[in-house]
Amino acid sequence: ALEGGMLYPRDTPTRETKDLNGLWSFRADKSPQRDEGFQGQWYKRPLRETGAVIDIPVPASYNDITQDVTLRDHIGWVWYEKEVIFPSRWVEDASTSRIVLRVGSAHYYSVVWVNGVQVTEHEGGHLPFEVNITSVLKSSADSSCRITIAVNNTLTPYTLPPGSIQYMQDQTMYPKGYFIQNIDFDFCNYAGIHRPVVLYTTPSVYIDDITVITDISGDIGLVYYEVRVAGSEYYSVSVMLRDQDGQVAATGLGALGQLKVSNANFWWPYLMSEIPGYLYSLEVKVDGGSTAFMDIYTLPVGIRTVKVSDVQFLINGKPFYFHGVNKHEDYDVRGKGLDWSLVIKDFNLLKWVGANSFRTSHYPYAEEIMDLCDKYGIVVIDECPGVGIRKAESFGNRSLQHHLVVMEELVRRDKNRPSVVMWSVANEPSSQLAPAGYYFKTVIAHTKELDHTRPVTYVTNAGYNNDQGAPYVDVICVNSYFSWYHDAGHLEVIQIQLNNQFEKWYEAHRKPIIQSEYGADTIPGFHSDPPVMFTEEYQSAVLQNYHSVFDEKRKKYVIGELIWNFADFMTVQGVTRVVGNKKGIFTRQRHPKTAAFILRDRYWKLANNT
Ligand code: GCB
Repeated sequence: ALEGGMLYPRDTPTRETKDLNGLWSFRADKSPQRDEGFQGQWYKRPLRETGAVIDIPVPASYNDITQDVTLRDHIGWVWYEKEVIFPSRWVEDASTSRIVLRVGSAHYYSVVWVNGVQVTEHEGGHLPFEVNITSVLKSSADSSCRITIAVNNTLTPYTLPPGSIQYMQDQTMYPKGYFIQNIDFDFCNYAGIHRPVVLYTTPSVYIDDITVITDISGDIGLVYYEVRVAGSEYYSVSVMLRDQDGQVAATGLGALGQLKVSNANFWWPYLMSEIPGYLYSLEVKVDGGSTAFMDIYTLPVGIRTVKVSDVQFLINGKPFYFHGVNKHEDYDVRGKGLDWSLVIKDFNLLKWVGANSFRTSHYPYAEEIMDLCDKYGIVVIDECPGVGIRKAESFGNRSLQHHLVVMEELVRRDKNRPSVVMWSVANEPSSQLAPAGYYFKTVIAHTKELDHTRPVTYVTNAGYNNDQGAPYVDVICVNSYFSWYHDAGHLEVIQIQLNNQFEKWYEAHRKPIIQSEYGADTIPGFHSDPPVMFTEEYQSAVLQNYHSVFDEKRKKYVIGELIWNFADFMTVQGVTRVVGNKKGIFTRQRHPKTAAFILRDRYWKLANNT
């Protein structure tokens, strides 16, 4: 099990945060073995003294920032560095302050040094990691420090997502030592420090983690909480739950307890209530005996329940139908880097189109995005980076053990979020392979052990009769691309094939089903009637054919539809991709295609039950 919690860094009366975003010095290690940085100990002195550096923004993918194709396509280590000045009071008070360095995410493998001392390393993009650096900072000569982060984007059969490095030996065709990164997923393997880097302080006795589980009984909201305190064995805990007007709704004493909120405002999904996304705030106070040992942290709490029956998905006891999208973290120039303008634009588009939900295809999204899902009532299927688990060797024990750790990290980060109603442990694995049975049985059981309140799924494109993991999921999530990847151009086969898909899956497993992907590549501005593939009319027709089957089956056991995709996004280059995947209902720049208006009309009707 993981050590310590992963509470989002917040300013509180006892905590300070310092944002380290902005420009960092940067150097890619392009040496043949990609080992020059480690051999030359680039972390020991300022990076500019080791060779030429450039400015790279954080957060951002580095790939599309420069005009250098070898940086865009770089495989291996890159080095980031920042000189940071921090308040001297942080280290002057010898006994109290604790200083933590936290990286929101860096893709894929990171090693971190402060003043040349290695402080931590972390495997995996898309999830945060942190390290207590108090002692290093206390021994620094002045109130400044040099933070160096080396990041390696290489994917192997044992990483999540998996990939493989292929050496091209034929020197009549490739230069000496030539290698490429192969991946089994359909989006650009953008790399770099993708999310905010911060320093934050806590007192030495501090709130390490909080877990909240909610329940509903009539009009009473029940909030079970557990506070984990570190730094001392002698402390007392008190909690106070406030409503959105700041009124105290309940109070509690002790690290473990239950709060009762009468006449509670429940957390409802967007479009399901006049006030969606109602959040209380849970103010947690730890008193370790003196003011120096006092910590305060405030956690948003939404009171809601989630339940799955054999034909329904229930939120607060009411049937919930997912009419939503699949997304990506992807945009021009910054790649997968967190960008507030884009984040808010996307939420505005989600509301415009009437989406009540999305899946975080195919990796956990930034905490800042998840916060807004909680706040706006956008329901989330929270997917881990288990995408493209295709090769038999990626079902071995080494991969499995890492997958379990990734689920621990994901659940630790998102367990308190009301918006998260289900975990997805993978997307389109080779789940027809024999070892997939044990693999998914284990990953799903582990996830349920970590969180017994939420259903677990994975997204399949295997057959209803050969999917080895389907017995273990709570909800069946199926992807299909009728009249696209097969029967290309034949819109007339969609309905018969889709009907069949649903009926077979339901007969075989008796579980509710979500159409977790469907769609068609569309170049905006291409038109044709009758429709031809890649035109706006073809995408619209694909959607409408799917919709007529959804409408029949949603009265039975189909509980959701998620379009592939919300927006066009970048992929590796290949003959089936015209400057990326074009299945978006919005372009990469977020302009609507015709299909966006069709979906908008449908989603608002679904929301209004008309
Ligand atoms: C899928 C994948 C998704 C791809 C999509 C496509 O099944 O899950 O990542 O982008 O198909 O467009 O091919």
